[in-house]
Formats: sequence, C-alpha cells, structure tokens
Amino acid sequence: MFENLKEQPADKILALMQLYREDPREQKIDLGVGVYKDASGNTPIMRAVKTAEKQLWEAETTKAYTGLAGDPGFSDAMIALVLGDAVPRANVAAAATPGGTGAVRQAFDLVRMASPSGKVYVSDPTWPNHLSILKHMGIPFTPYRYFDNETRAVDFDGMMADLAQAGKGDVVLLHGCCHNPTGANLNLSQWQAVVDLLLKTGATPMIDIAYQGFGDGLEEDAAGVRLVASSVPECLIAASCSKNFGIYRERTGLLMAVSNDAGAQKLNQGTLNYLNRQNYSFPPDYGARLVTMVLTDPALRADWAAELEEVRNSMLGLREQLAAELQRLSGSDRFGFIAQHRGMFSRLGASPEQVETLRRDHGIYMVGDSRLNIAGLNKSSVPILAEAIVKSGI
Ligand code: PLP
Ligand code: TYF
Repeated sequence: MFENLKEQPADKILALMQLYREDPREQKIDLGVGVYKDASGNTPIMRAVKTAEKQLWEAETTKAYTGLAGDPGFSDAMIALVLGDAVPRANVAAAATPGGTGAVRQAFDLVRMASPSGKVYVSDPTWPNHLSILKHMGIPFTPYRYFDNETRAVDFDGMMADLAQAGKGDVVLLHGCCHNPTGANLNLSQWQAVVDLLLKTGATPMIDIAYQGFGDGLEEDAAGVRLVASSVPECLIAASCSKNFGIYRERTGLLMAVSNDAGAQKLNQGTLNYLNRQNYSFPPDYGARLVTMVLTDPALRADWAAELEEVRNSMLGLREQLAAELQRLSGSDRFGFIAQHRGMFSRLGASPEQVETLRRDHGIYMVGDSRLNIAGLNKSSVPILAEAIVKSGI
C-alpha cells in the first residue's frame, strides 16, 4: 500500500533551517525559524526552568500516567496566565496538548465535530502550519485580508469587511499577539471592533496565542484574548509554552474552550478529553510540570518574568536599532514599521527574488515571504543586514 503515498510538500520554514545549516560561509545570518536566540546566537534554557528541572528531578516520585487532559494544576496555572480573571474558571474547559500546534490541531478537530460544514477564516497571511493542518483535515477555510503590503500595517477595513461574511457555525482564527508572519497587530480598540462584529455575526473566535510576553508584556499581550473571552458566548484558545518558557522540544501547550454557559463546561471538558484520547491518549507532562512549577512558585515566577522581560526588551532594542540604521542608510522613513511591529517577526515586504539575493549574495536567511526573525540578529549583525537590504533595492 505504501506505493499509494505521494510526496508531501516540505515545510518551507524548516527546509530553510536545513539550508542554513548546510551553508559553509562563516558570515551568515539566520533570520528564519521562529526560535529566540540571544546575542551569541544561543537558545538558552531559562533560569527558572532550569531550577524547576532540578527541583523536579529531586521531588518527582512517579512517571505514572496523568489524566487525559493532563495535570489539572497546569490547566489552572495556564488559564490564569492567559485569561487572568476575564472569565470565571468554571466556564473554561482545558486540556494539555503536545505544543501549541497540538492545541491548534485539537481545536480544529473539535470544530469539525461541532460544525461539520463550518468554514475557518484565516488571516492572509497566517502561520503556514494553520493552512497545512486545515488542508490535511479537509476543513474548508478562506482567507481574510489582514496585512497591507504598502503600509506594512493591518488592513483593518479589509479585515472587517471580510469577517462580516463569517456566520454562525464558522470560525474566525485570530493571532492573540505578535502576528506570525507579519508582526502587525490589532490595537485594543480594533479588538473591540472585532468583538462587536463577532457578536453581530455569531461566528466563533479561535485564538492562537504562541508569543505571550514577546510583544508588549505578559498582561498587555493577553488583553485581546481576554477581551474576546469575556465578551463572546464561546471561544477556543490555543496557547503555546514553547517560546515564552523556551521549552520548544518539550511540546507543551493548552487548548481552552470557553463558554459563558457554565452548564456547557462538562460537555466541553469531556470532548477535549475524548479528543486527546483519540489522538495520543495522555499529553506530554514534563514541560507542563515545569511550567506549573514556574508559575506557582513566587520566586521562580518572578525570575521567569524578569528574564522574559529581558528577552522582550532585547528584541525591541534590535527593532529600534534596525529601523534607525535603515533610515540612516536609505534616507527614508519607509522602514519605520520595523519599530512598530511586535514579537519575533516582521514582514519586510521584499520580493522572493530579493529574498533570494539576500541569501545568495549576503548569506542572510529569511523566509521566502520576507519574514525575518528579529531575534536572529544582534547589535553587530544589524548594520550588516541593513546594508544588505538597502543594496538589494528593497
Ligand atoms: N501558533 C503560531 C502562530 C506559531 O507561530 C507557533 C510556533 O511555534 C505555534 C502556534 C506553535 O508552536 P509549538 O507547537 O512549538 O508550541
Ligand atoms: O513560524 C515559526 O517559525 C515557528 C516555528 O512547522 C515552527 O512557529 C515553524 C514551522 C513548523 C513548526 C514550528
């Protein structure tokens, strides 16, 4: 039967990672895959996570199965981190998943069960994995306008016009913060307008939040999600711990189903448990346990939040340095958006040919749509990138 298998398209971001590794040039800059890197190019284990690992090694007495939804303490801690006190805990069903990707996948599975003919509205552009998973699952989806290529900001009028088409039974997929791949985000009054529209159309929001703490701060980055969750009758939230806890390979995420009908919680929780069982039974626990320890121990939490703040400020500093350097070299303000964008990514607005030139002639690797990972830079590579960008006529 294997002869029936077809070659599947590679993930372009992961393929680029490989290409970079194979490049023998010494002077090369990796702005591809969305992994945080410090000034020396390392992806460190966060201090609080390392301490929690030591404590866990000492204290852990069993590796027996957890529950189908994972450790309830992890759900509690993550619900509080993402939602604060926006909704009563009793209104939230939650299940641990293998990473944020697992949460996205389980959410789509729930959508398919609850609304078989529903369509998922995805931002244009969005994280390619959203599209690839939807395609794989055979779930119909349609793009909504999101990014204005001229201004490199959100095309909010276009977005609202397109989302007005979504109706009851449809799902509107939103990025909680730090939009991937553009770096352009909604402000709070735009979130409010989206909420008003959702209330009017009856479409269900699904929020993917993979970078809480990477944009403007832990609370600030969750403001949109909290506004949505506290305003609409129901929503889905897929949260990832990969970036903000730096535990990428531990595969740690949480799917939340929020309903303002507290009576629905039992059914929603049962559904999430069922979906975990169908796909992998028990979710991974190691990363979830570390996150729970960090979030519930005041000293570990303070240290984690402080280090996350350092990470965030280092990316903001690089954004400002790059925008200033580009302004100096190009003599124009057209790169000012780099300092306005938030999170790891910005979409530069270069053509695929220009992206290729940067790679071939300058050893600078960014994704083909000209998404660059700001964290791949440091103070000394910013001027090199800025010069290459201007030389390539971007
Ligand atoms: N959603 C978005 C938008 C992302 O960029 C990522 C990236 O890593 C994820 C979800 C999920 O990541 P992970 O599965 O590594 O937790
Ligand atoms: O967009 C990124 O670079 C990150 C990491 O299949 C990633 O979200 C990329 C591709 C992928 C899984 C994670």
